[in-house]
Amino acid sequence: MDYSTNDSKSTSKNKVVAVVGGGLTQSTLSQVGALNACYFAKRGFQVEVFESREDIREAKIVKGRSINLALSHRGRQALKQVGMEDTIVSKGIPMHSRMIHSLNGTQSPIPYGKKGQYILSVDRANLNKELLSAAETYSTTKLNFAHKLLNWSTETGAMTFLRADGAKEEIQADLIVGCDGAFSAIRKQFLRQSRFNFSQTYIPHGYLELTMPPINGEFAMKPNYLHIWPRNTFMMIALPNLDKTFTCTLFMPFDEFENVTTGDQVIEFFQKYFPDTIPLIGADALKRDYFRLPAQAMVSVKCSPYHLSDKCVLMGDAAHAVVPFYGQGMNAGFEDCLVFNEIMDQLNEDFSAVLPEYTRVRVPDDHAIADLAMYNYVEMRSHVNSKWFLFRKYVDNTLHMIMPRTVIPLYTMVTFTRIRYHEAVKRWHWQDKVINQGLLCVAASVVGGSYLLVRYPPNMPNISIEQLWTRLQALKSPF
Ligand code: FAD
Ligand code: EGU
Repeated sequence: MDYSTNDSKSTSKNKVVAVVGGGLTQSTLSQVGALNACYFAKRGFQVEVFESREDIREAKIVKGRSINLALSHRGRQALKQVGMEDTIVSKGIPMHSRMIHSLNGTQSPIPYGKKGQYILSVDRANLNKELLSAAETYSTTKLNFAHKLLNWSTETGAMTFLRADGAKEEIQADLIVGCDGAFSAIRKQFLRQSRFNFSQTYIPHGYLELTMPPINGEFAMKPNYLHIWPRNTFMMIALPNLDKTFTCTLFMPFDEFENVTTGDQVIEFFQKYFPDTIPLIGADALKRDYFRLPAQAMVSVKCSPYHLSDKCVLMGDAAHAVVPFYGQGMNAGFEDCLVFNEIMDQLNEDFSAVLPEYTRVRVPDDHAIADLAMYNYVEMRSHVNSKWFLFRKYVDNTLHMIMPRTVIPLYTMVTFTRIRYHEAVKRWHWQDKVINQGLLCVAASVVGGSYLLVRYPPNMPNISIEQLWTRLQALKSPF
C-alpha cells in the first residue's frame, strides 16, 4: 500500500506546471508568479514560467520608475515557506509608524503597534529579481520570457504563446497557474464558463508617482515611517527606498488631474494641499515629473471560482485585484500561494481535490480584503483629514490597550496576523457592536443617573470639602 503513495508521488514529480506571469510590468511587477515558481519547484514539479515581457534582470533601464510597496506579515510568511524571507527583509526598510502630515506642516507619528510590529518598504524590482533567481536555482525550472499567452484550450489544456520573433508556440502542461495580473488572459476562458462570477470596478481616483531626492546624501524626511498626507479627496503617501529617496504616490480623482495642466498649476495645487513637500521634491522637479506619465487607473476585480476543473487555477491579481488602500494586494497574492501549498500538503497534490478546496477556502478571504480595501477608499476620501485620521487611530489603539484581548484594531488583524481576512471582518463587526453597546451603557447610566439625581436629590449632610477628603483617605487606609 505504501508503494502506491510512493508511486503517485514519483509520477507527480514528472508533472509540468505552467506558471503564466512572472516578470515585470511597468505599473506593477508580477510577484505572485515568481513566488509560485519557487513553491512548485520546491515540491519537485517541472516548472515552466511564461512571461510576456523581457527578462527584468537583463532589461537595461526599467522604464517608468523604481516603485516600492509595503510588505507585511502575510507576505513574509509566504516568503518564509520557500526560504526567501531573510533575503527580502534584509533589503527592506522597516516602517514602525505612520507619520501624519497636517496642512500646517505638523508631523505626528502613530505607531503600528508594539516594538516588533512594523511593515517593510521593499523595492518591487528587487523582490521580483530575487524570486526569479531563487526559482532558477532549481534545475527543473525554466523561465520563458517574451512569451505572451494568446489563448488556451479548456478541453486539452494546450496554451498558445506569441514569441518575441513573432512566431507562435503551442505548449501543454498538467496544471496552468494564472498569475497574469488584473487583466488576466488566462481568466478569459473562465468568463465563458457557466456559473462563473465576475465583477470589475474602476474607482474615480488615479495615482501618480513622484520621487523625493535625498538632501545632502540623507533622507529628506524621517526614513522609518510611512508618510501620509490625508486631505479627504486628495491623499499622498511616501515610502522610503534604499537609495535614500522617497517614492511619493499622489491619489486624486481623474477630474482633478484634468484641472492641472501646467507647471504653475502643479505648484499652485501643491502650495494649497502639500506645501511642506514642495522644497523637498523641488519645484522644478515637481513641474517636470508631474507630467512624465499620465495618472494611472485603479481597478477592483472579484471572481469565483478560482479553478477550472483540475487544469487551471488563478492566483494574485488575476483572481482578485484590490484597490491599494490597505497595502494588501501583493500580500494577499503571496498568501494565496501559501494557502494553496497548505492544501497541496493536506490533499497529497491531487489537483482534482486541491483546486476546488482552494476555491472553497480562499474566495471568501480574497473577497473580504477586496471589500475592506474598497471600504477604506470610500472612508478616506469622504472625511479623512489629518485630525480625523489621528483621532481614529488613537481611539483604536486606546481601546486595544484597555482590552488587548477583546479589541484588536482591524488593521492589526489584517497587517500583523494571519487571521483569515473574512474572520477579521467578522471580528471587527462584533467588536463594533461590543464597543457601541459599551458606549450606550455609559450614555444610558449618565442620562439615567442625572435624571434620578434631579428627580430625587439625595439628602446630603452639609460637610466641608476638607471633611470629605479625610473620609476618603479613611476609606483607602487599611486601618
Ligand atoms: P502583476 O503584478 O500584475 O503581474 C502580472 C504579470 O503577468 C506581469 O508580469 C505581466 O507582464 C504578465 N502577463 C500579463 N499578461 C500576460 C500574458 N498574456 N502572457 C504572459 N504574461 C502575461 N500591494 C501590497 O501588498 N502592498 C502595497 O503597498 C501595495 N501598494 C500598491 C500601490 C499601488 C499604487 C498599486 C496600483 C498597487 C499596490 N499593491 C500593493 C498591489 C500589488 O502591486 C499587486 O497586488 C501585485 O503586484 C500583484 O501581483 P501579480 O503577480 O498578481 O500581478
Ligand atoms: C497605499 C498606497 C494608511 C502603499 C491605509 C494606513 C498604501 C500603501 C492604511 C501605497 C493609509 C491607508 C495600511 C498599512 C498601507 C495605515 C493599513 C496603503 C501601504 C489601514 C505604494 N495601509 N498602505 N491602512 O494604517 O492597514 O497606515 O503605494 F493611508 S500599509 Cl490608505 Cl499597515
